[in-house]
Amino acid sequence: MNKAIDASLLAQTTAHAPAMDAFWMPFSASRQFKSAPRLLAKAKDMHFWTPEGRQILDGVAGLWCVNAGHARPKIVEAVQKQVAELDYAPPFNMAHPKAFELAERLTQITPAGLNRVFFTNSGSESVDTALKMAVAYHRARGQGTRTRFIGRERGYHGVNFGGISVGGIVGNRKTFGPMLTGVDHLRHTHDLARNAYSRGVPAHGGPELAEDLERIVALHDASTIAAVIVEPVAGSTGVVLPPEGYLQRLREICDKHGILLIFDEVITGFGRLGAPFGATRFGVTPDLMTTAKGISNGTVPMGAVFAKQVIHETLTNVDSAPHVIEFAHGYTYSAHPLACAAALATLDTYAEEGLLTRAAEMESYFADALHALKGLPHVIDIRNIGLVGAVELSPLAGLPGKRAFDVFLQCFEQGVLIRTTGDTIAMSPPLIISKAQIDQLVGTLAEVLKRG
Ligand code: PXG
Ligand code: PLP
Repeated sequence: MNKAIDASLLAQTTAHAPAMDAFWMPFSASRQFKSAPRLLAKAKDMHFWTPEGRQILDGVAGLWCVNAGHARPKIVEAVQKQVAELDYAPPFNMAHPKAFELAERLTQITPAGLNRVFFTNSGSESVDTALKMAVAYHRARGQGTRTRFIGRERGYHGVNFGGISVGGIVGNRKTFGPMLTGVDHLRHTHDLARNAYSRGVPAHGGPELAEDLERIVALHDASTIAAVIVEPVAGSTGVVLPPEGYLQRLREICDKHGILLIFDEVITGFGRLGAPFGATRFGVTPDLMTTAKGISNGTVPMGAVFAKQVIHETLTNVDSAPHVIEFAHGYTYSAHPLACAAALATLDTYAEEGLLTRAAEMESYFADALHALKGLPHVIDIRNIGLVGAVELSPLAGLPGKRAFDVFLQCFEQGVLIRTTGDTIAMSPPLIISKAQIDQLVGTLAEVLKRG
């Protein structure tokens, strides 16, 4: 970005900017941000507005979460009503009706068998919850030696200690000490040499990459392994898809060795891939499924872990006195009334507008637009599935991530919000996006990329 743009942005935003010292920004280049703040003040449907009234097309559904678009009337109304009626209810040994109603409703759209629901407040909490469930389940059925977890290189499973232990993004791990012990990682599935510019799921390497699990099982012995956790489509690392047959083979190997399979569907859940869940789209059912984000359309923080009935029953039908807590885990805000109200209204909105399958209808139009970027300066790969798209750029020598970050800044200047991780640009618009808005999103990106 050139200096002239920098100065004009600063002049526009400082008039509206509050004092910025105290807020420690999450996952941000905060010195850069505070030197030229990008503030958002209002949102509706496909758009944000800055404090000075500039309209921004939301190409990332906030942060992969506002799947139905912003400020949808049913959801707004439900949250407003709920806060006035029952602002909070303790979730330990107490409950409120909407928690049960929501759990029932959710199990109507999950893959068959995943019919028990544990509520959390974020994807990170869902992940750590699922890991604890896996170990506790094996212990309860007399297999207490199964304590290891297998994650995957480049995986993102949130930021808590369990999640970064099984996660595979080096920058998120290296500064935080030894983390959980007893964790190993599968190879990642990104293969530019063989799979660059695949439309949808790549053709090469699926079964053989999944066989990497057999190598790890042979090293540690199955009797020590509790669970394997993967994202069906990895989002945060820059959109990495499972090659054909990969997830099916992982499922088979887990079954063969009595290892639980956890799908982390924090991004892929709630319609992002054109089906309610990644598991639905790929026809592979995990034993535990972690979700967040789209469950409440990003309005009120919420997450949920879906478990097979046998896991729930093993952990709750125990031989203890009736007053004893069976599973010692939960959050102050598990099944928070505002989150439950928001999620119920979100499910209504998804159902009324067919949003859980709309990404499938838009997939080929979005793919055409994205793949037309092939050949623009520095583009080395384009990936897509459902309403997820990624454009990978070759890194600037010695400055990884800089090229994509500059594209992000210029797109924002042009009224379009995208997301970058490393040198990959990711797009995941609200599922209500129109064809004209896809043209604007990808067209703006094309203009910026053409500048080189
Ligand atoms: N698992 C997966 C697969 C995720 O994508 C989390 C867990 C953690 O969720 P919470 O709610 O604790 O943030 C995520 C979150 C990005 C980006 O830039 C992705 C996420 C969060 C923030 C940014 O791609 N995914
Ligand atoms: N730390 C302290 C001192 C607490 O009392 C609690 C909850 O009671 C927590 C952490 C956990 O908070 P939460 O349940 O919101 O995750």
